[in-house]
Amino acid sequence: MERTFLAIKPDGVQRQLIGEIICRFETKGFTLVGLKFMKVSRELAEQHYDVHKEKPFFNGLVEFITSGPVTAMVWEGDGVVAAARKMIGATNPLSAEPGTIRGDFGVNIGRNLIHGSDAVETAQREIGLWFKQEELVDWQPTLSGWMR
Ligand code: 3AN
Repeated sequence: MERTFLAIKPDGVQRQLIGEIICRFETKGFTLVGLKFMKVSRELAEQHYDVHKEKPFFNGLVEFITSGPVTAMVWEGDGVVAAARKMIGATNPLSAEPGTIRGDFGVNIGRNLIHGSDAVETAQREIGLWFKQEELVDWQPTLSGWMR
């Protein structure tokens, strides 16, 4: 079953959007298999944003994601990687469609509330970076049969 990595960033936590964001993925029909509320070390932040290390905004990204608690999550379901990206919306919240998380709640590209893996391979890498195997829960909601 496909899995993706999502992180509600410090701005999403400050804005008290944890419940709202989790609600969207739960009610869509995806399954939560990993969840932790944590401070991010500089080492983890630099590894997470490794692909952006040459970008001018790299230091700002690392500074920001280590500045306060984040909510790290792993969600499971058919097509969850692409679906979650769609539900999150465009990187720049001003371009994100209404109905998406960034479109509904954000205005600033540096404060875009949530991260979501951009591909299945990226998701595998990010899940391995943020979660130990034993922190992930293998389970199926018993009521999910009707949706599948
Ligand atoms: P996304 O989060 O939509 O996958 P990426 O992976 O291109 O976007 O960028 C990672 C993060 O870097 C974004 N979430 C955003 O916070 C930040 N970012 C991207 N582009 C810019 C930019 N031009 N200026 C400032 N921050 C940026």
